[in-house]
Amino acid sequence: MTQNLVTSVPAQVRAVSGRPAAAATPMEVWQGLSAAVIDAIAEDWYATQQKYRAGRMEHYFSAEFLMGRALLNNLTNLGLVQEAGQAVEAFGINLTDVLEQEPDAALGNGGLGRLAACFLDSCATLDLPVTGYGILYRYGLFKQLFNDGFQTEHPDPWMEEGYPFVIRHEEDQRLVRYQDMTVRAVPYDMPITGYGTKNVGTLRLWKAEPVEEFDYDAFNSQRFTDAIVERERISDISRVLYPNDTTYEGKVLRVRQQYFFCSASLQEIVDNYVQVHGTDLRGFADFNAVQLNDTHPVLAIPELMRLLMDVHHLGWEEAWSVVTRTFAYTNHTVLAEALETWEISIFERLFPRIMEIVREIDRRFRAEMADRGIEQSVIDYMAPISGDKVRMAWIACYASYSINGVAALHTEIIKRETLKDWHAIWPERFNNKTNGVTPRRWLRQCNPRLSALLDEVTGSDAWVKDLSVLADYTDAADDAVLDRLTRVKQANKKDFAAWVKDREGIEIDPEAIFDVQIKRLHEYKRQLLNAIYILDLYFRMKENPGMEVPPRVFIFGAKAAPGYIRAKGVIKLINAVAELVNNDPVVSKTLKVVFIHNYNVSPAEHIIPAADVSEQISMAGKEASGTSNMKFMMNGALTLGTLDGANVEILEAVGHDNAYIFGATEDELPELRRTYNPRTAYETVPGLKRVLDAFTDGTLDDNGSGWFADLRRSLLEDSYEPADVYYVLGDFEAYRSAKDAMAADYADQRAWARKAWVNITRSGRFSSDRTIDDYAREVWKIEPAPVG
Ligand code: NBY
Repeated sequence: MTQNLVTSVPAQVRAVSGRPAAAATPMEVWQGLSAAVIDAIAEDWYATQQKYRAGRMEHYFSAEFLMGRALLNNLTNLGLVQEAGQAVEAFGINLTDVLEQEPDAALGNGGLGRLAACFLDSCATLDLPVTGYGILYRYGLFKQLFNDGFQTEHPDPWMEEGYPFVIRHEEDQRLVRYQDMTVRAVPYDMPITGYGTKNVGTLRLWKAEPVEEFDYDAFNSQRFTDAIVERERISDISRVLYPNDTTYEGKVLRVRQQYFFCSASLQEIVDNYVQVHGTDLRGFADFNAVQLNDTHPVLAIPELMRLLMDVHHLGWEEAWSVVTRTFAYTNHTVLAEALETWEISIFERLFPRIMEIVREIDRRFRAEMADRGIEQSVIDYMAPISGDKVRMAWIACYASYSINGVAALHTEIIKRETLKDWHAIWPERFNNKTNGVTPRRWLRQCNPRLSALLDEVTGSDAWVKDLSVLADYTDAADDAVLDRLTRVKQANKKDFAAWVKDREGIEIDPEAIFDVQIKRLHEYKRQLLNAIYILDLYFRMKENPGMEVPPRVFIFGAKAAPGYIRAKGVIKLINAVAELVNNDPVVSKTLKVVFIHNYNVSPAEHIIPAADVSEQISMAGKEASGTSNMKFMMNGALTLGTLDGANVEILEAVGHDNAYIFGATEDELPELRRTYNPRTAYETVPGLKRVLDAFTDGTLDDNGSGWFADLRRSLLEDSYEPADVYYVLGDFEAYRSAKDAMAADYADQRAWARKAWVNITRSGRFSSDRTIDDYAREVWKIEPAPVG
C-alpha cells in the first residue's frame, strides 16, 4: 500500500463531495473512505486477476450473492479498521456513523445467496482462483415494513446514491442475443478482499443495457414512447431480484435473467481461454470449472454447447465431452422448488437454438438410457424434456461431473429420494459438501469483544484464518475465561438492547435470555411452533401467577415471499402475540417478543453476537443445511434444534451436553406420520387447545383477514394437503420440554458459559474455509495462487 488512509481519505472525500472533508455529510465520507479502500487495493486486485486468468480457474455461477455491507468487511480483512477510524475522526466524524450510511447489497433471498457471499470471502482468503458471476440487480430483495403487524413490501434501490464497491468495465461488455432482442451485458466488478493476503478476488455482476443508447429513428418519427418502452424492456432484465414468477410473463423475464448472466459469463470465459490457451477448445475443461449454485444457472449447459459448436466449430461429441467435464451442480433443497421447470414455449420464444440443443440433449439421453437397459418409465421420468416442460435439475444431473448436497443428512436424502434415479446410475458423481460461514464477517467483524478474547486466549489472530485451531482451547477455559465470556455476551446484549430500542422502539432487559429465530419465513422452518410455545407460556403464566419463569426475550427476523399468504399469516400472528405479551402489565415484566423488521445481513450482525439461544427447529429432513445455526454457534449461542440439516453435525461436534435437541427424526417421521392425528394432539396435549383456540376466539386479532383461522385449519384439518404437514403439533411437547429445560439451565451462568465456550471452540468445521478447501481439492481441482 502506497498511501496511508489518514492522508488519502480527506482527498477522496473532497473529490466526492466538492468541499472540505470537515464539511462533508456522513454519506459523502462513506463514499470517500470507500474510494480510498478501492485505491488501496487496486494494484493487488489487478495483479490477482492477471495471475488467475493464466491458470486453472473456478467460476461460481449464482443468481444470488447476498453480500451485505462491504466497507467494514474490507477494512477488517485489510487490517485497516483502526486507521480508518483515525482518518475520519481527524475531521470530526465517528467511524460507526460512517459505516451505518452504507446500504446492504441484498442481491439474494436467504441462505443460498449468503452462502455464495461467504464462499467468495473464503476463496479470497485462501488465495484460490475463483470468480463469482451474477446479476447486478438494480433492486435487491424488497424492504419489509410492518403495517398493523402485516408485512408490506417496498422497493430497495440500493445503488441509487452511488456505490463505490462496484466498478463498471465497459471494455469487457458482451452481447447477449435473444430471438426478440439483443442486449448489451456490461460487467460491474466488486473486489473481494481476503483476510491477511494480498489476493483480491472478483465478483462480476452483469447489467443489461440497450445496444444503442437510444433509437433515434423512433424518436425522430415521433414514436418517442416506443423508443423508451424498448429501452425499458431491456433494462427490465437486471431490474429486480426475483420478479414474481407466478404469471407467464413473469416466468419469461426470469428465464431471460438466467440466460443473460450465463451467456455473458461464458462468452467471457471462452474468450479468455482462446486468448491464453489458443483456439483448440477441446482443452477448455482443463482450465475451467463452473459451479452451478442450484438450478438457476443451468442454462449455462446448453449455452456452452452452443458456443463450442456454433462459434468454435466443435462437433457434438467433442463439445459434450468438454461440457460434462466443466459443470458441477449444488442442490440446496429437497422441497419441490428443487425441480425448477420451464415451459418449452418460453425457450422457443426466447432462444430457439438453445431449445434445439436441449432437444438433442434429451434425444441422446433417452438413447443412452435405453442402451443401458433402463426401464422406459424411468427414462421418461429422468429425461430433460417432459410434456411441455424443460426440467433444469435433470439437465444439471446429466451434464455435471459432480452433484453435491449441503450437509451430510441432506446429501443422504437426495441420494435416497430426491435424485435417487441419478444416484443409481452415477453414484460416483454424488458428494457432500457441508456448508460453512466466514469467520471474518460472522465473528471477527461482528463480534469484536469475543474476537479480542479469542486473540488473548489463543495468543494470536491465527484462528481467523484457521478456525479449527480453537479446538485446542476447549479445555483451556478456566473460570476466569468463562466469566470473561459471560461479560462479553452481556456487553453485546446491552448494545443490542439499545439497537432494538432505537430501531423497533421496544425496551428489552439485557439480563433476560435472548432466544432468537432469524431466517426466511417458511412453514417447514416452523416459526409457528415457536409462536405456539410463546402463547402457551403466556397462558401458563396467566393461569399460575406464582410460576417461576426465567426472563426471556423472543426475537424474530423473517421475510415472507410476497405471494406466500400463509407465511405472511405467521408474521401477522407473531406480531399479534407480541402485542398481547408486550402489553400485558404482568407477563411483560418477564417476557418480551420482538420482531425485527426488514431482517437482512447487517441486522444479523447485530443480533447474532447477542444471542443466547439459536432456534433451529425445522421439521427433520426439510432444512438442507441451515447456516445461521453455524453463525450462532461461533458466537456462543446454544442450539435448540431438531436433528435436521447441519444441526446433526453441530451436535456431533459439541456433544449432547452442549446442545438441546428434540423432536421426531427424519427416519422416524414416515412411521409417525402414518398414524398421526393432529386433532388428538390438540385435544390431549395440555395447553394446545387453549393456544389454537386463541387464534380465532378474539384473543388475537388478525384484522378481519381470516389468516389466523387459515393457520388453525392448516394444523387441524385435511384439505388439498393433509393437516399439519410439518408436524408442528406432533413435536410441540418435546419442544416445550427442551425449551423449558434450557431456560432453567441458564440460571447457572458458569455452566452455561462452559457450554457456549465448547460451541465456539468446536465451530472450526463450520468455517466456509473448510467447505471451500473441500470443494477446491475434491471438485474444482484448483490450487492456491498467491500474488506477491
Ligand atoms: O440454502 C437454502 C436452504 O434452505 C438452507 O438449508 C441452506 O443452508 C442454504 C445454503 O445451502 N436455500 C435457499 O436459501 N434458497 C433460496 O433462497 C431460493 C432462491 C431461489 C429460489 C428458491 C430458493 N427459486 O425458486 O428461484
